[in-house]
Amino acid sequence: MSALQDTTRALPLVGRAGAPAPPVRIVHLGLGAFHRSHQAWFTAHAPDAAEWGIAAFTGRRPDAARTLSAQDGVFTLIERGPDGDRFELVGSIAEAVDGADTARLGELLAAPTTSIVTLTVTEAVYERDDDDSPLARLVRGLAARRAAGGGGLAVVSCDNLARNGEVAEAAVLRRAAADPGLAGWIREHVTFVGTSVDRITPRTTPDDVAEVAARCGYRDEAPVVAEPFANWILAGEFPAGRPRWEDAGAQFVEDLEPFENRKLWLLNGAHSILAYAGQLRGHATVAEALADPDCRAAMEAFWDEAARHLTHPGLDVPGYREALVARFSNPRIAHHLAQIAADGTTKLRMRAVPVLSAELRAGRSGVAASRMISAWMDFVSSGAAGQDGFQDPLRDAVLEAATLEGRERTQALLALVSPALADDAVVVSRIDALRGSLTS
Ligand code: CS2
Repeated sequence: MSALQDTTRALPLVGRAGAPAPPVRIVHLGLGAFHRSHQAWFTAHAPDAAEWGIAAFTGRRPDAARTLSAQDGVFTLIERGPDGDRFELVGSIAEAVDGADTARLGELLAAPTTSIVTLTVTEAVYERDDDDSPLARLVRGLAARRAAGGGGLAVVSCDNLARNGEVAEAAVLRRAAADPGLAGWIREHVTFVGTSVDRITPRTTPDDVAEVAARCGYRDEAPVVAEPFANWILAGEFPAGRPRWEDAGAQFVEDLEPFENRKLWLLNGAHSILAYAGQLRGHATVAEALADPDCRAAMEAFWDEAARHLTHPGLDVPGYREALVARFSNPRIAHHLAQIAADGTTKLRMRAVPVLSAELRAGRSGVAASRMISAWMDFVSSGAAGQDGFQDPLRDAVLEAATLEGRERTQALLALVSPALADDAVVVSRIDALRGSLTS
């Protein structure tokens, strides 16, 4: 029985009926707050949760594995609504493992009982080819499965990338290419499921830990805060089965693209505008930036532009926009702009570039998408890129480009987001002309 479960009988423990943790059938790479508020939460809420335990491996640092292991994988989800907090104990993580423990990963992936690998490794990791990345570890684990005759399984990317299933497949096959037998086996046995994931999950603070202690009467070192809203849309095959996530609110569709575009452009795109313009104008959180009329206008203009390319009849763009304004305005969620601002080169490629390119193809200027990019340029040129906390897969190149001046700087920075757009002199000039327009 978990230490937390012992002390709190008043709270529901979802995803774990009694003392034993559910058997591991899902391996997750990238144990962080978002995995816990999203995939672990959906799995815990599936009616067959007792059959589907998760072994979650950390990415860069082992800390989360240590903290969670000390609590038998059980953690508190603080559902933070506009009117108050609700608490629940999530029991679907059966094992929390240090990502460096590749022996355990190999063992679990070789086991025929393991049916699914979910990923939250961040957008930038799919592009990285080093031997120690979670995807390199995954490929070694798949080799172990092949050797053991473990059979097919599904790899489910839960990162905020367009066509994340295909991107994951290409990234895995690229790493497996040195072993043609393995690459062939992966093609035949492993499916790559695409998903659109959504739940705003701000970083946990010491105040949240204290709040759980005060309100629930026990000490949880690793609670997770999330908004009440949660959404998961999936497309693809599961050769070895899956939990009944649809009964926990997930949606299975044939064609994911319209849904992922709606989410990446309207939610994440708006986030990026607010993150860069908002910080330039002295705001710290999404709710604060949204209350600034200039940030709000830039966001709405981008939504109008993006909406022209969101024409699938099932999308209800006006309703989605309205819901987003309510979600972003939640005054009790302190979603820090600095957290969203990270990895700008990768994120803008998913959030601004497709809308800008679609507008250019339609013979229009794409001014609102261009303004998102120019706000990022102003942000990285403002000294932010030189600071310790600044994170980007192309950090050094961003820093170097930011030292240039004028239009040259605009072009060099744009080349890091989209070489094709940087070759278009009209686009460069247009973005250059927008520089400074959202700085206070
Ligand atoms: C955010 C996302 O940090 C970011 O880039 O835009 O993490 C966003 O909060 C989630 O995708 C919401 O589902």
